[in-house]
Amino acid sequence: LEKVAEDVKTIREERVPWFPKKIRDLDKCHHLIAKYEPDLDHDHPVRDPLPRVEYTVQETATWREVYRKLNSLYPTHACKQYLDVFQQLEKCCGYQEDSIPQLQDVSRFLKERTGFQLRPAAGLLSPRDFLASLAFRVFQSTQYIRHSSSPMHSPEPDCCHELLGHVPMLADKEFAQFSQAIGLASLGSSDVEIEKLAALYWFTIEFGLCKQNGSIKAYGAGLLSSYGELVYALSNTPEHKPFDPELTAVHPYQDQTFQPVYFVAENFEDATAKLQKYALKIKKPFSLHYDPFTCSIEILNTP
Ligand code: HBI
Ligand code: FE
Repeated sequence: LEKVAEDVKTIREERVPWFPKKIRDLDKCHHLIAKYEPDLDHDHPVRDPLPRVEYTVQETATWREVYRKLNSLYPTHACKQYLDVFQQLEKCCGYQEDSIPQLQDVSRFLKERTGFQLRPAAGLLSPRDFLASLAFRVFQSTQYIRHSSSPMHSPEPDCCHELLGHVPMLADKEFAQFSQAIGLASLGSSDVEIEKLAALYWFTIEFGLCKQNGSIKAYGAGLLSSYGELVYALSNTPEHKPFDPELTAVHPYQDQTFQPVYFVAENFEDATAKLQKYALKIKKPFSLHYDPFTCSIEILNTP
Protein backbone atom coordinates (compact mmCIF):
# COMPACT_ATOMS: atom_id res chain seq x y z
CA LEU A 1 0.00 0.00 0.00
CA GLU A 2 2.79 2.34 0.92
CA LYS A 3 4.46 1.69 -2.44
CA VAL A 4 1.32 2.74 -4.31
CA ALA A 5 1.10 5.91 -2.28
CA GLU A 6 4.72 6.69 -3.18
CA ASP A 7 4.02 6.29 -6.91
CA VAL A 8 1.02 8.57 -6.80
CA LYS A 9 3.08 11.18 -5.07
CA THR A 10 5.80 10.94 -7.71
CA ILE A 11 3.32 11.29 -10.54
CA ARG A 12 1.67 14.29 -8.91
CA GLU A 13 5.01 15.99 -8.46
CA GLU A 14 6.03 15.41 -12.05
CA ARG A 15 3.55 17.96 -13.28
CA VAL A 16 5.22 20.65 -11.20
CA PRO A 17 8.13 22.44 -12.86
CA TRP A 18 11.43 22.04 -11.05
CA PHE A 19 12.23 24.78 -8.57
CA PRO A 20 15.09 25.51 -6.16
CA LYS A 21 14.60 24.27 -2.58
CA LYS A 22 17.72 25.71 -1.05
CA ILE A 23 19.94 28.67 -1.71
CA ARG A 24 22.65 26.53 -3.31
CA ASP A 25 20.12 25.36 -5.94
CA LEU A 26 20.22 28.91 -7.34
CA ASP A 27 23.40 27.83 -9.13
CA LYS A 28 20.98 26.24 -11.60
CA CYS A 29 18.93 29.44 -11.99
CA HIS A 30 21.08 31.37 -14.42
CA HIS A 31 19.24 30.98 -17.73
CA LEU A 32 19.55 34.08 -19.83
CA ILE A 33 17.05 35.53 -22.23
CA ALA A 34 18.89 35.08 -25.51
CA LYS A 35 17.89 38.24 -27.35
CA TYR A 36 20.35 40.32 -25.35
CA GLU A 37 23.33 38.10 -26.13
CA PRO A 38 25.59 39.17 -23.32
CA ASP A 39 29.19 38.13 -23.84
CA LEU A 40 29.90 37.52 -20.18
CA ASP A 41 30.59 34.22 -18.59
CA HIS A 42 27.53 33.28 -16.51
CA ASP A 43 28.96 30.61 -14.30
CA HIS A 44 29.19 32.28 -10.92
CA PRO A 45 28.25 29.89 -8.16
CA VAL A 46 26.23 31.56 -5.40
CA ARG A 47 28.85 30.73 -2.77
CA ASP A 48 31.52 32.75 -4.50
CA PRO A 49 32.15 36.18 -3.15
CA LEU A 50 31.10 38.95 -5.46
CA PRO A 51 34.12 39.93 -7.53
CA ARG A 52 35.41 43.49 -7.10
CA VAL A 53 35.51 45.28 -10.41
CA GLU A 54 37.86 48.00 -11.46
CA TYR A 55 35.80 50.27 -13.66
CA THR A 56 37.53 52.38 -16.28
CA VAL A 57 37.67 56.18 -16.24
CA GLN A 58 35.11 56.25 -19.02
CA GLU A 59 32.77 53.89 -17.17
CA THR A 60 33.04 56.01 -14.04
CA ALA A 61 32.24 59.09 -16.14
CA THR A 62 29.05 57.39 -17.35
CA TRP A 63 28.10 56.58 -13.75
CA ARG A 64 28.77 60.19 -12.71
CA GLU A 65 26.45 61.55 -15.37
CA VAL A 66 23.64 59.14 -14.51
CA TYR A 67 24.09 59.64 -10.76
CA ARG A 68 24.03 63.45 -10.96
CA LYS A 69 21.06 63.66 -13.22
CA LEU A 70 18.91 61.21 -11.27
CA ASN A 71 19.97 62.53 -7.88
CA SER A 72 18.52 65.92 -8.79
CA LEU A 73 15.09 64.31 -9.18
CA TYR A 74 14.98 61.98 -6.19
CA PRO A 75 13.99 64.52 -3.51
CA THR A 76 10.76 65.31 -5.36
CA HIS A 77 10.06 62.01 -7.12
CA ALA A 78 11.31 59.08 -5.00
CA CYS A 79 9.36 57.58 -2.11
CA LYS A 80 10.44 58.24 1.46
CA GLN A 81 11.86 54.73 1.98
CA TYR A 82 14.14 55.23 -1.00
CA LEU A 83 15.37 58.61 0.21
CA ASP A 84 16.08 57.32 3.73
CA VAL A 85 18.17 54.41 2.51
CA PHE A 86 19.92 56.50 -0.12
CA GLN A 87 21.32 58.71 2.61
CA GLN A 88 22.65 55.65 4.42
CA LEU A 89 24.19 54.33 1.22
CA GLU A 90 25.99 57.62 0.74
CA LYS A 91 27.21 57.57 4.30
CA CYS A 92 28.40 53.99 4.57
CA CYS A 93 28.37 52.23 1.24
CA GLY A 94 30.40 54.36 -1.11
CA TYR A 95 27.48 55.91 -2.97
CA GLN A 96 28.85 59.03 -4.64
CA GLU A 97 29.24 60.36 -8.15
CA ASP A 98 33.00 59.78 -8.42
CA SER A 99 33.03 56.00 -8.10
CA ILE A 100 30.79 53.05 -8.81
CA PRO A 101 29.87 51.20 -5.61
CA GLN A 102 31.06 47.59 -5.41
CA LEU A 103 28.37 44.89 -5.32
CA GLN A 104 30.28 43.17 -2.53
CA ASP A 105 29.91 46.18 -0.20
CA VAL A 106 26.33 46.76 -1.24
CA SER A 107 25.43 43.12 -0.68
CA ARG A 108 26.88 43.24 2.84
CA PHE A 109 24.86 46.39 3.53
CA LEU A 110 21.63 44.77 2.35
CA LYS A 111 22.29 41.57 4.29
CA GLU A 112 22.47 43.55 7.51
CA ARG A 113 19.25 45.41 6.81
CA THR A 114 16.84 42.92 5.28
CA GLY A 115 18.80 39.72 4.70
CA PHE A 116 18.85 40.35 0.96
CA GLN A 117 22.08 39.52 -0.83
CA LEU A 118 23.30 40.17 -4.34
CA ARG A 119 24.57 37.55 -6.71
CA PRO A 120 26.25 38.41 -10.00
CA ALA A 121 24.14 37.83 -13.12
CA ALA A 122 25.39 37.95 -16.70
CA GLY A 123 22.35 39.73 -18.12
CA LEU A 124 18.61 39.48 -18.36
CA LEU A 125 17.58 36.16 -16.83
CA SER A 126 14.49 34.12 -17.56
CA PRO A 127 11.56 35.31 -15.44
CA ARG A 128 11.36 31.91 -13.73
CA ASP A 129 14.99 31.91 -12.59
CA PHE A 130 14.97 35.56 -11.67
CA LEU A 131 11.79 35.30 -9.58
CA ALA A 132 12.92 32.06 -7.89
CA SER A 133 15.96 33.77 -6.45
CA LEU A 134 13.78 36.42 -4.81
CA ALA A 135 12.17 33.64 -2.76
CA PHE A 136 15.54 33.25 -1.01
CA ARG A 137 16.14 36.97 -0.69
CA VAL A 138 18.78 36.75 -3.38
CA PHE A 139 18.82 39.47 -6.00
CA GLN A 140 20.58 38.59 -9.24
CA SER A 141 22.40 41.71 -10.26
CA THR A 142 24.36 42.75 -13.32
CA GLN A 143 27.74 44.30 -12.68
CA TYR A 144 28.70 45.84 -16.02
CA ILE A 145 27.74 49.37 -17.02
CA ARG A 146 25.88 50.64 -20.10
CA HIS A 147 27.83 51.96 -23.09
CA SER A 148 29.13 55.51 -22.70
CA SER A 149 27.55 56.54 -26.01
CA SER A 150 24.08 56.57 -24.42
CA PRO A 151 24.47 57.26 -20.70
CA MET A 152 20.78 57.97 -20.13
CA HIS A 153 19.52 54.78 -21.70
CA SER A 154 20.23 51.06 -21.44
CA PRO A 155 18.22 48.36 -23.24
CA GLU A 156 19.07 45.78 -20.56
CA PRO A 157 19.72 46.01 -16.85
CA ASP A 158 23.15 47.39 -15.90
CA CYS A 159 24.75 48.41 -12.62
CA CYS A 160 23.22 51.91 -12.79
CA HIS A 161 19.78 50.30 -12.87
CA GLU A 162 20.60 47.83 -10.08
CA LEU A 163 22.45 50.22 -7.78
CA LEU A 164 20.24 53.28 -8.23
CA GLY A 165 16.97 51.52 -8.95
CA HIS A 166 16.80 48.27 -6.99
CA VAL A 167 19.30 48.40 -4.15
CA PRO A 168 17.86 51.24 -2.05
CA MET A 169 14.40 49.66 -2.03
CA LEU A 170 15.75 46.19 -1.14
CA ALA A 171 17.05 47.68 2.10
CA ASP A 172 13.52 48.50 3.22
CA LYS A 173 11.94 45.77 5.39
CA GLU A 174 8.41 45.95 4.00
CA PHE A 175 9.57 46.17 0.42
CA ALA A 176 11.93 43.23 0.96
CA GLN A 177 9.02 41.18 2.22
CA PHE A 178 6.94 42.13 -0.79
CA SER A 179 9.78 41.08 -3.12
CA GLN A 180 10.23 37.74 -1.40
CA ALA A 181 6.47 37.12 -1.57
CA ILE A 182 6.52 37.39 -5.39
CA GLY A 183 9.47 35.01 -5.42
CA LEU A 184 7.76 32.44 -3.20
CA ALA A 185 4.61 32.62 -5.33
CA SER A 186 6.67 31.71 -8.39
CA LEU A 187 8.13 28.46 -7.04
CA GLY A 188 6.59 25.47 -8.80
CA SER A 189 4.14 27.68 -10.72
CA SER A 190 3.13 26.92 -14.31
CA ASP A 191 4.42 28.98 -17.25
CA VAL A 192 1.09 30.82 -17.44
CA GLU A 193 1.29 31.77 -13.77
CA ILE A 194 4.93 32.81 -14.13
CA GLU A 195 3.90 35.16 -16.93
CA LYS A 196 1.36 36.80 -14.65
CA LEU A 197 3.87 37.08 -11.80
CA ALA A 198 6.33 38.65 -14.25
CA ALA A 199 3.67 41.28 -15.07
CA LEU A 200 3.13 41.86 -11.34
CA TYR A 201 6.88 42.21 -10.89
CA TRP A 202 6.99 44.64 -13.81
CA PHE A 203 4.24 46.96 -12.51
CA THR A 204 5.53 46.97 -8.93
CA ILE A 205 9.24 46.32 -8.42
CA GLU A 206 10.16 47.87 -11.80
CA PHE A 207 7.52 50.54 -12.42
CA GLY A 208 5.55 50.85 -9.19
CA LEU A 209 4.19 54.05 -7.70
CA CYS A 210 2.92 54.45 -4.16
CA LYS A 211 0.87 56.89 -2.12
CA GLN A 212 2.68 59.05 0.37
CA ASN A 213 1.17 61.83 2.46
CA GLY A 214 -1.47 62.64 -0.11
CA SER A 215 0.85 62.58 -3.10
CA ILE A 216 2.23 59.88 -5.38
CA LYS A 217 5.90 58.85 -5.44
CA ALA A 218 7.99 56.31 -7.31
CA TYR A 219 9.43 53.11 -5.85
CA GLY A 220 9.96 51.04 -9.03
CA ALA A 221 13.58 50.50 -10.09
CA GLY A 222 12.85 51.07 -13.79
CA LEU A 223 11.59 54.55 -12.89
CA LEU A 224 14.26 55.41 -10.32
CA SER A 225 16.95 54.61 -12.86
CA SER A 226 15.42 56.49 -15.82
CA TYR A 227 15.29 60.28 -15.73
CA GLY A 228 12.81 60.59 -18.58
CA GLU A 229 10.35 57.97 -17.40
CA LEU A 230 10.53 59.12 -13.77
CA VAL A 231 9.39 62.61 -14.78
CA TYR A 232 6.76 61.20 -17.15
CA ALA A 233 5.33 58.64 -14.69
CA LEU A 234 4.52 61.30 -12.11
CA SER A 235 3.16 63.76 -14.67
CA ASN A 236 -0.49 64.01 -15.71
CA THR A 237 0.06 62.15 -18.98
CA PRO A 238 -0.07 58.44 -18.02
CA GLU A 239 -2.97 56.73 -16.34
CA HIS A 240 -2.68 55.83 -12.64
CA LYS A 241 -4.64 52.80 -11.45
CA PRO A 242 -4.84 51.26 -7.98
CA PHE A 243 -2.62 48.18 -7.49
CA ASP A 244 -4.85 45.13 -7.64
CA PRO A 245 -2.97 41.85 -8.29
CA GLU A 246 -5.86 40.24 -10.22
CA LEU A 247 -5.93 43.10 -12.74
CA THR A 248 -2.27 44.05 -12.66
CA ALA A 249 -1.19 40.47 -13.42
CA VAL A 250 -3.06 40.39 -16.73
CA HIS A 251 -2.28 43.93 -17.83
CA PRO A 252 -0.10 44.04 -20.96
CA TYR A 253 3.25 45.74 -20.49
CA GLN A 254 5.63 47.81 -22.57
CA ASP A 255 9.33 47.26 -22.66
CA GLN A 256 10.11 49.49 -25.65
CA THR A 257 8.63 52.84 -24.61
CA PHE A 258 7.23 54.50 -21.48
CA GLN A 259 4.26 52.78 -19.84
CA PRO A 260 0.81 54.14 -20.65
CA VAL A 261 -0.41 52.91 -17.24
CA TYR A 262 1.15 52.76 -13.77
CA PHE A 263 -0.23 51.02 -10.71
CA VAL A 264 -0.31 52.81 -7.38
CA ALA A 265 0.10 50.91 -4.11
CA GLU A 266 -1.39 52.20 -0.84
CA ASN A 267 1.82 51.12 0.94
CA PHE A 268 4.05 48.02 0.92
CA GLU A 269 2.28 46.20 3.72
CA ASP A 270 -1.01 46.50 1.91
CA ALA A 271 0.58 45.47 -1.39
CA THR A 272 2.14 42.40 0.27
CA ALA A 273 -1.15 41.35 1.86
CA LYS A 274 -2.91 41.65 -1.51
CA LEU A 275 -0.14 39.74 -3.25
CA GLN A 276 -0.19 36.92 -0.69
CA LYS A 277 -3.94 36.61 -1.12
CA TYR A 278 -3.41 36.39 -4.89
CA ALA A 279 -0.62 33.82 -4.45
CA LEU A 280 -2.84 31.49 -2.41
CA LYS A 281 -5.08 31.08 -5.46
CA ILE A 282 -2.25 29.75 -7.65
CA LYS A 283 -2.91 26.03 -7.98
CA LYS A 284 -0.10 23.84 -6.62
CA PRO A 285 -0.32 20.29 -5.22
CA PHE A 286 1.45 21.41 -2.03
CA SER A 287 2.08 24.50 0.01
CA LEU A 288 5.45 26.07 0.61
CA HIS A 289 7.05 27.42 3.69
CA TYR A 290 10.30 29.38 3.77
CA ASP A 291 12.52 28.56 6.72
CA PRO A 292 14.58 31.69 7.43
CA PHE A 293 17.04 29.77 9.66
CA THR A 294 18.16 27.37 6.94
CA CYS A 295 17.21 29.65 4.02
CA SER A 296 15.39 26.73 2.46
CA ILE A 297 11.92 25.80 1.29
CA GLU A 298 9.81 23.31 3.19
CA ILE A 299 7.18 21.52 1.18
CA LEU A 300 4.00 20.83 3.04
CA ASN A 301 1.82 18.30 1.31
CA THR A 302 -1.79 19.27 1.16
CA PRO A 303 -4.17 16.34 0.71
N1 HBI B 1 17.05 39.47 -15.04
N2 HBI B 1 19.19 40.14 -14.47
C1 HBI B 1 17.86 40.37 -14.47
N3 HBI B 1 17.38 41.51 -13.89
C2 HBI B 1 16.05 41.77 -13.86
O1 HBI B 1 15.64 42.81 -13.30
C3 HBI B 1 15.17 40.85 -14.46
C4 HBI B 1 15.71 39.69 -15.05
N4 HBI B 1 14.89 38.80 -15.64
C5 HBI B 1 13.46 38.97 -15.65
C6 HBI B 1 13.01 40.22 -14.98
N5 HBI B 1 13.84 41.04 -14.45
C7 HBI B 1 11.57 40.65 -14.89
O2 HBI B 1 11.25 41.51 -15.96
C8 HBI B 1 10.49 39.63 -14.79
O3 HBI B 1 10.37 38.92 -16.01
C9 HBI B 1 10.58 38.71 -13.63
FE1 FE C 1 15.30 45.58 -12.78
